[in-house]
Amino acid sequence: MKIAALAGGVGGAKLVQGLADHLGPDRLTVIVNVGDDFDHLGLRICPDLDTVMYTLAGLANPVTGWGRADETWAFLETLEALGGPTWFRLGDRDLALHVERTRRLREGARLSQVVEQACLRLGVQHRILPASDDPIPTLVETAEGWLNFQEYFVARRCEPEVRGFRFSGAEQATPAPGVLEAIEAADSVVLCPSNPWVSLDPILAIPGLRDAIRARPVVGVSPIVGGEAVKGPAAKMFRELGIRPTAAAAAAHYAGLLQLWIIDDQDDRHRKDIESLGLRVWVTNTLMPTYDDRRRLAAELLAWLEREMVMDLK
Ligand code: FO1
Repeated sequence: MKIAALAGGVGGAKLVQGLADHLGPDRLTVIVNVGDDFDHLGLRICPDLDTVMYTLAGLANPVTGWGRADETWAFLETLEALGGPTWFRLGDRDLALHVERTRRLREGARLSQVVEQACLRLGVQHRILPASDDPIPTLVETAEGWLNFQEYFVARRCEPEVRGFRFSGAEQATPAPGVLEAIEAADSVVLCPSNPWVSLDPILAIPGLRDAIRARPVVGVSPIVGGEAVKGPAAKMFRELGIRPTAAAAAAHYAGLLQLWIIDDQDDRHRKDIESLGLRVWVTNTLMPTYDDRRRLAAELLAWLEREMVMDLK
């Protein structure tokens, strides 16, 4: 079974870790959101790419999900003492990645090349691809006006009410090398339980990707469990956009793309609504606090896919 998984940050990375446990490097490619990327302190920061890479390298900070475990903070403490901006927390080891990426990009390397080298150096065998090598900064329209993504997410802690999103430059962006090929070669595309609005939509906004994905069997895992996001502002965004956040609403968000939708036991009552969208539903424990949970959910997803594809999904 060859899988192309679409992922954003923390939530998506958990399922990716589970999938990577079952699928060798030749059978799993991860396509990662670049909408969170921004320039900070003169450095190019790529949070979702780094979160997926650190997770697969076994280096991710288990508490936050982003940044590294066993981190030290001498740089940030010194920056603070010098009066520099410390709202975006950069650990010393994490900082080296941003410095090296910025150096390589300035030399003219593509983002996908920089990611490939970092994966090689950190011992990540699976292919991690940025959705695009072009910058596609996510802008968040709020009651207070437009905010850059990290301004909204970190500086303002997701408080402002959202009105909409813009994936700036998406129309001119092209999929990174290997992205379309990975989707076309995949037996199935997996939409990981990331934020639909600001983690997966920025990927789907890149010309050509939605059509390429639609041509493959697609399975997704609901990022909404029990009416809330497991982590982050996804449910708050649904509500602020006038949509009751349920596992069914999350499925409807991807209408036309999905065939299979995996929801948590708590959301079994939404099964009928989701089936009325023309989707098949698998109900299980989708919470993944531990590595074993991630492995188990990934195993269930792959087994269900096998069964459904035998039933000629497409
Ligand atoms: N998220 C925060 O809420 N606060 C931070 O200080 C922070 C620092 C940070 C540093 C490196 C990195 O790769 C991610 C970081 N994140 C931080 C997460 C980042 O905002 C991501 O965009 C979110 O995880 C959403 O995907």
